[in-house]
Amino acid sequence: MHSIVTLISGRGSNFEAIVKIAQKDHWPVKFAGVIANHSAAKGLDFARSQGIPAFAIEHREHPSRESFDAALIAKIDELGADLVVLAGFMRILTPGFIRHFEGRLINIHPALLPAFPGLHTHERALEAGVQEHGATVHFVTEGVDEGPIICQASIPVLAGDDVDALAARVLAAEHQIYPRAVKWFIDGRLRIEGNQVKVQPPEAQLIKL
Ligand code: NHR
Ligand code: GAR
Repeated sequence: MHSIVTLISGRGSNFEAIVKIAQKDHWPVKFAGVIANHSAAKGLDFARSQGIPAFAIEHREHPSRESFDAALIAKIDELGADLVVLAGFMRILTPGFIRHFEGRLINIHPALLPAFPGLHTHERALEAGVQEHGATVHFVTEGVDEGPIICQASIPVLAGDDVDALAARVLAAEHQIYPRAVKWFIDGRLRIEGNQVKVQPPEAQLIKL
């Protein structure tokens, strides 16, 4: 039985998508806990409604990133995680945190990496005039949004798209690929080879929506 701890900062809709599919398809997983970096994060309410232990560790109450991350590590280890899922988690993690969870820490980023790492991806995609946008699930490494790519979903940018319209379609795409990537991980189907991720047996790592 795999044990998953999820880190969120807000709404937690990606976490919700993963939990719902896991329940429907009877995945052999335990959602050991959800941790947010502030107590107002909406996703904590969903977790509690499902009986999933939910915690806030306020980053503002910590004097440094190292001290915040040490508190996170202690809580995650106490919960007992073999996979840590970042789902809309908005704090950059320190090298010590990344090393501690190396190979079992994944993130979903709202862009087709390596395009638009960092913040405000939808604004930047519209500004750049790209015709295609999307989301990426990747292993987390020290370089922000630079880790090995597990899978991506692409969507067309439509005439008349504004940030909200584009973000909503990307989010729907995220809800399709994040559960799929988590399932690959728990089924032991992912191999990291350099900066690439191989799925065994092979399956499409890009979906076009
Ligand atoms: N940490 C490391 N070391 N490596 C990654 O790849 C990480 C990471 C932490 C979070 C998610 C990422 C995203 O998908 C993620 C990947 C936050 C920021 C950021 O600049 C950047 C990328 C991501 C998440 N955060 C600001 C900070 O100072 C705070 C922004 C805010 O609170 O709104 O930490 O996009
Ligand atoms: C998602 O679009 C996710 O990709 C993005 O925030 C949203 C969270 O939604 N993540 C980042 O921007 C990380 N910096 P959710 O809380 O409803 O899952």
